[in-house]
Amino acid sequence: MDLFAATPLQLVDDAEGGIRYWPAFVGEDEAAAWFQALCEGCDWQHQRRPMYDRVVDVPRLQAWYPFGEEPGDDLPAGLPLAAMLARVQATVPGAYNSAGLNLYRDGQDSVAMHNDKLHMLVPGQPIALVSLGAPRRMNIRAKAGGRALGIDLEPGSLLVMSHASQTTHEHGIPKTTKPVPPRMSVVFRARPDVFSRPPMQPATDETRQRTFTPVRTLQRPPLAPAPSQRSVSAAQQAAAGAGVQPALRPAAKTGR
Ligand SMILES: O=C(O)CCC(=O)C(=O)O
Ligand SMILES: [Mn+2]
Repeated sequence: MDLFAATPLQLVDDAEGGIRYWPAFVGEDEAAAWFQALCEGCDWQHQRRPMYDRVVDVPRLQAWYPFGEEPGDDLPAGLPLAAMLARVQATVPGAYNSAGLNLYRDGQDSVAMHNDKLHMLVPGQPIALVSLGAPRRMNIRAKAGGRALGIDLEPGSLLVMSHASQTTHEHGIPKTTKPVPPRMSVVFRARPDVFSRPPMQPATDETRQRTFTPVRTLQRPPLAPAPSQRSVSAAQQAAAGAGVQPALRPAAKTGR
C-alpha cells in the first residue's frame, strides 16, 4: 500500500467505511495519460432519459464497461481500465464488476443530487470513483438535513463511498458558470447480475450520439455566432478551447 493511499480524508462515517477521499491517489502524469486514453478510446454515449412527462438530455456523456473475475479478458485492451482497477483494488478491495464513466464537457454538464440506485449495487460493497481531467466540486449532503459538504475532486484522486452511505447521503456535481475544461469520473461498482443488465440506452435523437470529439485531435471551432443565434457563454467558449464543440451542446432542459 502506498503512502498516499494510507491517509484518506474521512468525509462521512459509517460502519462500512463511510465516504473517504484520497486527493493524490495517482500522480499527475499517470492521471493525464488515463484521461487522454479514455477520452479518445471510450464509446461515449449521450443518453436521453424520461423525466415526468417528457424525455430530457442527460447533461454529460457516459460509457459503461462490465467485467468478470478476469477483468483483463472483458475490458477493452486499448483502455487503461484494468490498470486503474488494479490500483483501486490495492487501496480499497471490493467485488467490482462494472466501470461507469462520466464525461463533463464543461460547466454546463452536471449530475443532480442523488444516491446511487440501491437495487443496482451489491450490499456491503464500496463504490470507488477516480477523477481525471479538470477539478470539479462534488456536494455531499445528509438526507436527514444540514449543510452540504463541498469537495473539489482533483484529477488523480479517489473517492470511495460505502454502500451504506447511499442510504444516508446524496451526492452530485453542480453546474458552474466558471470556465472549466472537461472532467471525467471513472466509477467502479459491484453490480448484481452485471452481464444481464441491458446495455445503456443511447440517445433517441441520432444527432445527439457521440458528440464528444477527442481532445487531442479537435481544432478550436469558430465561435462567432450570427446575431440571431443565442450568445455563447464564457463556459462554452472555454470548453471550445478545451476541445468541446459548443454547437453540439443541448439547449433543452436536462435531467440527472
Ligand atoms: O462524476 C462524479 O464524480 C459523480 C458521478 C456519479 O455520481 C454517478 O455516476 O453516479
Ligand atoms: Mn452517483
